Amino acid sequence: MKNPVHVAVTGAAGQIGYSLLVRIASGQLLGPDQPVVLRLIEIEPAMGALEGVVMELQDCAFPLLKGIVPTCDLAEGFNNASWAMLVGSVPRKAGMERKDLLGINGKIFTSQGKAIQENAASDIRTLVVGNPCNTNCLIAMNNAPDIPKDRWFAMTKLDENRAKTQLAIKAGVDTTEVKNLAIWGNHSSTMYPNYFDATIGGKAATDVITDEAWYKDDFIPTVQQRGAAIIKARGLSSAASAANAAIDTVANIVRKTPSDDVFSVAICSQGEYGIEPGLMYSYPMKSDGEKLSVVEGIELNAFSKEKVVATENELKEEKAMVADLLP
Ligand code: NAX
Repeated sequence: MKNPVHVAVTGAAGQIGYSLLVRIASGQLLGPDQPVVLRLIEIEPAMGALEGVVMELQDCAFPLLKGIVPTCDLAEGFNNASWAMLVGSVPRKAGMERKDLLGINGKIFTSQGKAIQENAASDIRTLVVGNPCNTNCLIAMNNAPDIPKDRWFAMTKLDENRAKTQLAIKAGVDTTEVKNLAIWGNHSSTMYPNYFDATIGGKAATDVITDEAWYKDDFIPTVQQRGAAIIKARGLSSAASAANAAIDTVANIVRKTPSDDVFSVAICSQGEYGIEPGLMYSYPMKSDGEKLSVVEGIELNAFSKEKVVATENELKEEKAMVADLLP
């Protein structure tokens, strides 16, 4: 049997954690023959709730789950971790400005970045889910300068999955027919699902769904506002679909991408498509199973260029607001 891989999850007693942990422990993150140890990180007031989650995990008797470490100590939490899934963050409260939120979460991600660098395994890779995830990831990455920048990711896969489903419903096809649909930029209401490059059943999406107005007036706003629509309907933010997207993201990173498809994740830009280097920007990506690369050579029309720059500008603004947290 393989040695267990240690997976650290912050915000482990939260809603996404509740969906995510059973999927990791049952082998859906790293495969059906890979044992795992879960390192569950919470803040002190949530340790009681976390105890309940631990009991439930124990009661699943997962064959692959070789240990559970519940803790509010970052050094213990990230010790020997090969994957860190940073889910926990402080939600925006009424009257709170974006700058305040960025500042509060910035402090969390500063210390988590440092603790990851000091304690994690040498092959550590980190996926940030907690919002604002691109900028939280930027902060953690910059506070862990010894960890290569290509090991840091912020999640936009949920937006991609949402967008694929909207195209599939409109075209009346299975979601598996929709490919090459990437999210560009920030995981926020400025993100851009570039439908011009998407395919449906192997044809250009714009040849299958020819109603141009639908994309602009319906598709893009639906995808951008989907999180808010779920909060309105459920009274709680998306959790099972977010956990599912986190599992999908890791699978996309560690497995070879099919030749006719791409996937979305925010990575540290090296200036691809003219985006400011160093921003955590979501691009169409491919993996060869080991390394990731940004898909090059996509022609962006005037509409797409405007959207790609608008979401970049938002990321630049967020970066400027947390400049004092970036060493
Ligand atoms: P919950 O409020 O249910 O859970 C968050 C948990 O994080 C709580 O248990 C809290 O105690 C813990 N926490 C807070 N600060 C912490 C710290 N410093 N260290 C460790 N744990 C800490 O939120 P949930 O619904 O699980 O959402 C978690 C995050 O995911 C939120 O920031 C949310 O905005 C974000 N999302 C990101 C998505 C994405 O696509 N990137 C989509 C879903 C979700 O909205």
